[in-house]
Amino acid sequence: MKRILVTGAGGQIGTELTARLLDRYGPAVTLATDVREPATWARSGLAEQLDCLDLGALRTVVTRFGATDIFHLAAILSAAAEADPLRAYRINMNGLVNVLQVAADTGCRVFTPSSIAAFGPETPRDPAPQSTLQRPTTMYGVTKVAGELLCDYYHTRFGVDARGLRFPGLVSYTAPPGGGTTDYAVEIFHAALDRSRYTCPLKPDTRMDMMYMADAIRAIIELMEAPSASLVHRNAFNVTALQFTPAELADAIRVHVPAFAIDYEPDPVRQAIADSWPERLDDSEAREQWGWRHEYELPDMVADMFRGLRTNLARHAAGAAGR
Ligand code: AKB
Repeated sequence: MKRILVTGAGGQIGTELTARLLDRYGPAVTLATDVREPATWARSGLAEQLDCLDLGALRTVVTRFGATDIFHLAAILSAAAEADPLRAYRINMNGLVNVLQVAADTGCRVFTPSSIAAFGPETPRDPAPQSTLQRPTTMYGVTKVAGELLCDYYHTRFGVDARGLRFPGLVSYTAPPGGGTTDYAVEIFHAALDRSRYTCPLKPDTRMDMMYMADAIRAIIELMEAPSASLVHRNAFNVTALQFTPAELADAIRVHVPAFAIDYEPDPVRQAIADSWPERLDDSEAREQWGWRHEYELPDMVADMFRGLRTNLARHAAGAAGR
């Protein structure tokens, strides 16, 4: 029987993936972990504190729980990685190699996300092919390429069924992202509801590849449930959904918040990172090998973001009134 361990469960992907795993496979077989105390992030189900840099602790928890699948999400994102490259290297690389080693020793399957950041300025921009030049210029990108290679290595050398997706920027309303270059596409919605205006850290015409979280979570589950024999690019499948600029996103937001205003104060670090990534990934291999299809277009995503954020605000207001 499947028994699932999630690392980084309190983060942007982890929060929504854990909820989906609890629904799909049941609360008794899903253990959510994070380096922070569960009181600060856990919503329901089994949860505990775990630092995946501690190999012994990771091995103990995996063995005690009898995990069959590890969804390894703990990582430092692109802009935060540039602020402290050594810390990002340590967490992104040592965390992943520990997970892969424990998986090799215990027979677990592994999912871990890669990113559009695994590409660099020399990669074809539109679209970036599945197999192409990967010379990223950020520490986050370096750890993502190395992570893809580590997953390949553990698959061919030790038979670990390690799978992965190269995600573009992810947009969601449940938990905030932290330290990513694409975070603006989440912050902008909160700002639209709070004060009808936003100062964007990227130039208005910076076109980036993006995906709504509901599609991303479905992609993870579908990849992990795909028959092994159908997968050629087991790790690091390109997946994509939407491409838009901050100016285009602002126009789509004005459909819901007509008074919304945006101005631009590009942050040199984030702008340089965004400019080094492709505008769009070619995801035809994912479509052919395991049937990947995105569902949310820009207007659907924007409408669902406002629905979700307004529901959250109403819930907090009701909670505050009840106290
Ligand atoms: C980031 O902006 O760092 C992430 C990513 C594209 O991997 N959202």
